[in-house]
Amino acid sequence: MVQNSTCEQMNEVIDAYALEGTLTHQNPHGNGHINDTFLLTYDTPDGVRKYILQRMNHTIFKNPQALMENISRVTDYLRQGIIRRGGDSERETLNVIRTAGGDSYYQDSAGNYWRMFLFIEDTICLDQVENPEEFYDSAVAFGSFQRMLADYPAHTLHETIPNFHNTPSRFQDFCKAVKRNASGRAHLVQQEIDFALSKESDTHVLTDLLARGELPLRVTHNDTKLNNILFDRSTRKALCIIDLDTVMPGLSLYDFGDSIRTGASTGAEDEQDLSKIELDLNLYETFTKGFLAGCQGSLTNREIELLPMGAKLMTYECGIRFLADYLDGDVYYKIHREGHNLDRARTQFKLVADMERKWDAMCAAAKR
Ligand code: ADP
Ligand code: GN1
Ligand code: MG
Repeated sequence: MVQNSTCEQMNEVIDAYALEGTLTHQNPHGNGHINDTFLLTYDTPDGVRKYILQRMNHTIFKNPQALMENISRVTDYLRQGIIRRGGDSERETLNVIRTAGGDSYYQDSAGNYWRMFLFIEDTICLDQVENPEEFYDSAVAFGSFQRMLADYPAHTLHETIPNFHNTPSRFQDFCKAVKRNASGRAHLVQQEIDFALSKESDTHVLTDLLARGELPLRVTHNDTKLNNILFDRSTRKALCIIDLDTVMPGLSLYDFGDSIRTGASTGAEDEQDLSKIELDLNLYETFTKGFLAGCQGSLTNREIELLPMGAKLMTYECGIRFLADYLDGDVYYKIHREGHNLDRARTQFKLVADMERKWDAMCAAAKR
């Protein structure tokens, strides 16, 4: 069901796109935490056509125009590579649909920003790993994504969220959220706050190495959780990397780490039973192999050696972001139940603690 107020705005947006055919269905779609996503279905003389319509979260992405410039440029660039290797450019990358006026987004009369993509048919989107082959494949896909963008002119990309994976800066934000305690819930989560504070010394490991020139800045995806990849429904092969809102200069370790925290966990990101949450070392090793294969030798030895740190820091960073949002009163991530952000923070912290226990094995996996 689409809410009435949203429906009115959507009708205005849909008119602005002037797509061929008759709109037969418009339904909320997917499990993203940030944007509002809808699937539109049209009957046309040539058959059924489907589109993804998204209301961009412009509280989070303050400059939707710059963001859409990034996505248009990056997808145009990826498309050329896909065509060169004889791939299917309508399925292997996002295709931005332009408004009747030729723009890559539309601002409605209430001030919301909308964009549209071709809906990629016959795909599945996974919140958790169902079999190791799929996870391996997602690793190859995220590794090759980075490799395909290796020569992309990084200086033309806008920073859509400044300091997105700057863990020390995230740590400062977390401390401010604890101090503000806007929701009045801090006393309920002292244990989690203490855990987060106890890891301060880890927070700047990667940013220090970057500042010293020991890690290369690359064009990275920065939000490589498993449900940001579409798998072909029949072959179950990784097909298309989506959610390109945060493609910008970053570290390879960010992309590696963000996938591990979702894909190599034995439970869901919001699992309430923490006894179900661990790092699955086999899946960790599987992803490491796939990611290195996808990067095709482009990672430096230093990057490879630091893969476990990437995994731990991205998991930790995500945990402090969820906990900060819980303390702020759930203003950033979409939640679907009371305490949802706290549940999410707890799984991330449980994973961090488990990674510390399994540290030697994680390091050995990268060496192998
Ligand atoms: P969010 O930033 O909120 O996570 P996403 O861009 O990841 O938004 O989209 C949310 C969900 O919508 C995805 O997880 C996926 O299931 C689905 N989706 C997005 N784009 C497409 C597309 N072009 N074709 C098919 N499904 C899509
Ligand atoms: C958000 O957009 P989505 O749901 O794929 C978030 C990521 C977090 C993730 C946690 C722009 O990702 O950074 O890691 O939730 N995206 C943004 O699940 O903040
Ligand atoms: Mg997403």
